Amino acid sequence: MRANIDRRRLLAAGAAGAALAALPVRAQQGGQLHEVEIKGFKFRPARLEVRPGDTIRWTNRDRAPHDATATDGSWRTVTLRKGDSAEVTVSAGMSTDYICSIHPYMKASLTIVSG
Ligand SMILES: [Cu+2]
Repeated sequence: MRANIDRRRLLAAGAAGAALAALPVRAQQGGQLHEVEIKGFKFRPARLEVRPGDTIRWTNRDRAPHDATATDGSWRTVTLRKGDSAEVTVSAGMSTDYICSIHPYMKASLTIVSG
């Protein structure tokens, strides 16, 4: 795994990986892990409901490099090459609209719900 904004270790790779793709799973400290694929120059899903303490993991499936960057620049992932992932942990009040800074027409957003 490449450098991430937040380096929480969630689960070992391997057999758990298949399950991760299907549903959010319980991560450490009670937060949920949400998987977002970047594929075909789109964030999938483009809209995600999350809670403070949850973790979002973006994985790039395209040949082109991508990232996830808050529209206001307050947070961002590293640039992801094909197959790379990066994670961000959700905090209350964080910016929720984001883009790929390399392809700014790629837009997505988070909805942060409390509790
Ligand atoms: Cu991109």
